Amino acid sequence: MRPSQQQRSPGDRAQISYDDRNGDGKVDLEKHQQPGISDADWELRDDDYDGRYEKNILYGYAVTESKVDIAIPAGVKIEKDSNEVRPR
Ligand SMILES: [Ca+2]
Ligand SMILES: [Ca+2]
Repeated sequence: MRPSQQQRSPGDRAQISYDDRNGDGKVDLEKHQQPGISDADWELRDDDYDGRYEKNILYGYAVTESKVDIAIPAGVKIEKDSNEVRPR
């Protein structure tokens, strides 16, 4: 174990969570949060639910929005289990 490695890569402590906002069972929001660092949160958003992220939003001193084109990873765990609570 090399302690210097931990110092050099703050990304190791990042918490990533995935959300399914429209309840279709596919991820459309990816949040990256750094515990203890308030100005380092950022999100990837798929606002038209086509399976690709098109927005990268950085929550720093100001909210910075930029355009991206990133495929949503398959098989990731969605935080809210909206499929399971949906009544039949
Ligand atoms: Ca979705
Ligand atoms: Ca999209």
